[in-house]
Amino acid sequence: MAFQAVPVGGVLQPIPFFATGRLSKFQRPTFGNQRLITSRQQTVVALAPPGTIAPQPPATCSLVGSSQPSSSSTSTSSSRSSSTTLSSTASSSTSSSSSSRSSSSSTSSSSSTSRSSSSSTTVVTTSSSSSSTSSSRSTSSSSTSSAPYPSYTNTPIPKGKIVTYNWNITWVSASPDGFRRPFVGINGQWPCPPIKGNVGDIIKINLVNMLGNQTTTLHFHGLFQQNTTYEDGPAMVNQCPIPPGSSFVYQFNLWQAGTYWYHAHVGGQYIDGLRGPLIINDPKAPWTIPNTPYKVDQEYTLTLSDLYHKQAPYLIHYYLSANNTDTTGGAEPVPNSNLINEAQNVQFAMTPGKTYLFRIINMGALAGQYLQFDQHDMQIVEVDGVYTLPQTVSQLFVAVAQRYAVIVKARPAATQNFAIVSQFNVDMFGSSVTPPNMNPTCTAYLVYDGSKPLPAPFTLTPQVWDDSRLVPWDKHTLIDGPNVRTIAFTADFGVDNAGSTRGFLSSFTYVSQKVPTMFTALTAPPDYVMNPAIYGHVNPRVLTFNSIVEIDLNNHDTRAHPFHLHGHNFQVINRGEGGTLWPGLDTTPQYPMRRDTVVVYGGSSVTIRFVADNPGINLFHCHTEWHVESGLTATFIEAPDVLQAYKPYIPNSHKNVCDALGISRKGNAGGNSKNWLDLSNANTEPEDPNLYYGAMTAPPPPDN
Ligand SMILES: [Cu+2]
Repeated sequence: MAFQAVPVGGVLQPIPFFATGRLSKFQRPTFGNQRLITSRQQTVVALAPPGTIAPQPPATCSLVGSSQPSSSSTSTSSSRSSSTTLSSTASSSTSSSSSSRSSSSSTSSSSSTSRSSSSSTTVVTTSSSSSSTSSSRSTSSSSTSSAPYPSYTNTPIPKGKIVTYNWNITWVSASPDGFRRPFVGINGQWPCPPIKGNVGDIIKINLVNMLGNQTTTLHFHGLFQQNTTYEDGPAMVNQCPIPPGSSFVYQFNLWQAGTYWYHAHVGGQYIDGLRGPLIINDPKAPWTIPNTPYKVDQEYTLTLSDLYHKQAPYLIHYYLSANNTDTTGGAEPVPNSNLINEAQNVQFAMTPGKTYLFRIINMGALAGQYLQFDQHDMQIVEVDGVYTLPQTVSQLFVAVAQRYAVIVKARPAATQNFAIVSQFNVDMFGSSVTPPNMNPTCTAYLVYDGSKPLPAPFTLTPQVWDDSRLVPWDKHTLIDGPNVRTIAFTADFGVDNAGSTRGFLSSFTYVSQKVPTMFTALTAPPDYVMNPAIYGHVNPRVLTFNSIVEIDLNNHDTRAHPFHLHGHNFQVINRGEGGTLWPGLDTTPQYPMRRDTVVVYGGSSVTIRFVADNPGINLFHCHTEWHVESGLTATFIEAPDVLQAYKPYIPNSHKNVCDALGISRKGNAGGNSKNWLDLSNANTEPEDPNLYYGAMTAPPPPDN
């Protein structure tokens, strides 16, 4: 039973939804930005007393004990009590309210995390079982420091445990900046819990979409999904959307290590909150080496995000509609507030003399962020899951979807506390759509002594930032060979035939098809599988197995765009200059930086290389979520012939959600499996911008 979004007489109304069935059968959802939407009346996030975050010990399994790897039947009460117990491993200041919860279902393997938020000061208590270490996985090491490119055909068998999450995707009411609004949360909680595991573990997520009025999917950003391209998440690319009332299972291996995140990958839904950290612990990480200057004592996760007071479907509709007449660039919706750990005024407990690893993730929709710790330098040791030689900086620029792990050394004495400031890059914030009172900064604190006052926020001055100077720990040289396939992309914005704001990669705007691209690739006859035409208007590029691919991306837009490649990290081997804050890269570095999300600056260019060693469907797109919605996306159909030969087992839940929505799992982009070159039934135009509301299953009534 789900609950109707609109209160009647102040009481939320239950509505039935169907376990299966086509979207047209669903009750037409109501829609409105200012309305309280929650899956249950009781799931309003409770206020918590002030306090500080307790750090986690590094280099241990920070998730579940091997004694209970997949206890799917863990009850709420038991998980809460275990949370309380496990908190004892954290610092004494973490007296946060584990009893203030009222969610009805638990997340079995993340039960050691409890979060609470209030409008002003937010306390996140993250504790972990440090006793459950890597005993079960002593030989499973597929550390990225030694094997950055695990072979497709020679992937090691994981030795780790299965880490199971039971997640109901639900509406949750919260007010991270004082403004209460609905968020897409998990098990009645928002912020969403982290996914955590060790290298070699298997993550299994039993998901139920209980939103009632939106589809959903999950993408695990930065994971290559080697051999499991069907678990990558983008709707109508690697899977069908998961309709309300349906269940779904994601299961994949953790081959990589480091700092990642997960987020919804349908209809801009993660803007509304379905996003969280994904941390893969590596017992062999560089910062675990004893007697080195960067040996870490404890670690934190620090997320950056931009908060909108209005819900994404409404904003997407406006952004794409002909009513949005800002033709200079589209007037992307501008956030209201800046958040750290989905909150404001978060406190991180610091102990003098200790060394901390901060895993920094920008989970936002639009805003790149400058981040600075007052009087504490940051030593970068990982970028997008790739270990780097340590590089010390006083400020970071973190674009949407990028991650950094940095080492921060605590000061020798607890004489005072210090501010952390994150600040939006406002270059893309159109003045005509910037909300009044938009606050571009968020403050958090390094707290050495809770009895001492918190400092005033400081003003941050953006500095030149050049991530392409980072050197990977493994010193992988330039990917090169006799036959480099060069793919040139240009990025532009414009208006399509319907008057809709669209992004164009090499003059093509991405148009979702009638058959998910992966199913087209899996069912195409050998004569056609390598033919881009059968995939329709998804901006397809078919890659041959193990080919070296170079992308030359020229940005004709005046703004910066963070481009993300699914299924790989790539070397950044060239970068044009783009304004005073963005130095160019004149010569290819000896050991090019690798990452999975790179900024191409306004009026500038970037050149990247990777090896097409991961058969599957891998999107390449701007990660500004508004631009995903506007079609600034290309599709790499990577070695589909090898993919077919491999015969991946497509789990039943994939088939079920497609069937529930009446989406075909075979044929070309238009669903034709008899004449593969007949694309007459394929989609050639974006969805009608007058009817499109992102992940919503039906448009709202016209009065909205
Ligand atoms: Cu963009």
